[in-house]
Amino acid sequence: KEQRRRLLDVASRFPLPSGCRFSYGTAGFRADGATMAPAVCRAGILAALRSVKLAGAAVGIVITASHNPVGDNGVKIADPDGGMMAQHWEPFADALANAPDPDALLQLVLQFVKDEGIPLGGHHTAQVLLGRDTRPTGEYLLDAALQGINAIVGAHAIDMGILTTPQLHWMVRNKNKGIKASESDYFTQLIDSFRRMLELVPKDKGGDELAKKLIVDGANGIGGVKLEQIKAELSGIDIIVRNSGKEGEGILNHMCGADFVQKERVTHHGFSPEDVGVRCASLDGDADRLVYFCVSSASENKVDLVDGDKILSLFALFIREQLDIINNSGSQVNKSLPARLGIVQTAYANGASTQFLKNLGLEVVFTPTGVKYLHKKALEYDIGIYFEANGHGTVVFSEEFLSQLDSLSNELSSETANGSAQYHAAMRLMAASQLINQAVGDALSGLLLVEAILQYKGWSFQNWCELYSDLPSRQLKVKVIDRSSIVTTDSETKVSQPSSLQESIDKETGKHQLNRMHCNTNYTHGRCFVRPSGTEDVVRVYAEASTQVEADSLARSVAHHVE
Ligand code: 16G
Ligand code: ZN
Repeated sequence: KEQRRRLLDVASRFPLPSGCRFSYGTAGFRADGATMAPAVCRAGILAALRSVKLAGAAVGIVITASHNPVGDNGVKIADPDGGMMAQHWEPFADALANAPDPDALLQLVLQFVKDEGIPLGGHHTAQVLLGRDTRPTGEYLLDAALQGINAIVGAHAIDMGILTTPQLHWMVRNKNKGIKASESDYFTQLIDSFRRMLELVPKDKGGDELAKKLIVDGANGIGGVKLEQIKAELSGIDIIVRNSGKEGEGILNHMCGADFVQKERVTHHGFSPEDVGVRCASLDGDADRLVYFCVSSASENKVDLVDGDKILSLFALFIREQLDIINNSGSQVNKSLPARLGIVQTAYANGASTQFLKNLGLEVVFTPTGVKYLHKKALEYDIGIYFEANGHGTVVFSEEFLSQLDSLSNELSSETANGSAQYHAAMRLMAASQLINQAVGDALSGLLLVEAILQYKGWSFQNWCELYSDLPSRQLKVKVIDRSSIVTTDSETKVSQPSSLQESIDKETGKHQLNRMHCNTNYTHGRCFVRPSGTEDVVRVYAEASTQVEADSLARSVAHHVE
């Protein structure tokens, strides 16, 4: 009775405006922030139910619209392991968000509770941790989420404050593991593991002063704010934050941020000719994406970009190197550490990066776009490294691998080998696993791992950039009447419906030969695919070819077939 009353009550407090339709999409509900309260309230109900279902384990809610404009907002739910909410709850999320009136909402909840066997009405408890970014609608939406959570009897909400998205995912994960989960624990872990990484840099490497200077574009979001808080404690790098979100610095994600520089390839608001040649990093509005760049020409405000694919390549090289040192060092201590290393990319990965990774002998697999697919795939390996070209990614280590690594390090440290290359390599992997966020892609922890690896290798930005050259590519958006009429298969690389569309794409790509001499890939034609966006009402077209002119023309001609 009480439960029913609360649900009817809260639903009537947040009526759904007519004509509104929410879809959980690739990364939760997103819309104009001012219209989001009903969906966020219902996400609160959903998160509390999820926690009840999982025996009271903590679940997370993040209120953010990531790299989207400041007026937008969104909400997504983190599962107890810190990853994205299990996909089979998404249809219920959609139905709940779109329930037209309080009665319909109540009936939906009761039916779902029955179907899923959620022990509502018993002596259950539920816990939901909440975080939000710096958007002006954040506080108001947080209140809507709290009301939703409190509509479930026994549910307990904990507001963690203004956070990066990955911080909240990390907190949920740690809380459920029964380990320290506060923000200061998060910072301590980053700072300590970064320091340990630097202590393990070979003595002959340590760079000059320029190499230590790093300019970070905070997208006027939460990432820059957090970095400002800890940068004094990060010895070994000298961080300058631009677009930090402070009064007068600019608008969230406007002409700045990781999405902007990755798509536009020009300098941000806040950067000037004086920055030519300096290593720069760019975060997105909620700090779960990271790319690097360097202003290459003062006059044309051009940048050299290091995207997610190249960050992935750097991580893969580093980890492979440490595994090789451990397993083939030929040192006096003959201990090995078998590890399945897997690389996960999407169709957007630049073909040159895939070829580079395969040439290293690494196993590369593909999934559809969206962190929930990549992360899940990466968990199948002892060490799984995944990145989207747009800069979202991380490295995940299996529990089993970490415990083997731990016992190996213990053995090595107690023998005469504690000064050995093998021991150092094991310690580096251990520190990296502490530094890099295990729950989800995290721009702050990713940035620190990049910085530590560059110092370890004694590499400049240019050395890193020259790992391989990106194939010229082009992305276009096409507006269509119904984007769901396009269905893709093979990790979005092929269109299955309408089948005539794939035939046209094949014909067009056949016309754009990729010059084998020019780029080191094992395919000779251009590459092009189309997919309906999961976050915008458009179909996206991606093309790659041996010249920019050809990539542009391939993308354009395929876009015509989509229209
Ligand atoms: C979301 C996804 C991101 C993906 C993007 C694709 C998460 C946390 N974020 O931002 O991974 O690259 O959507 O957008 O999963 P699109 O479907 O509009 O191309
Ligand atoms: Zn983001």
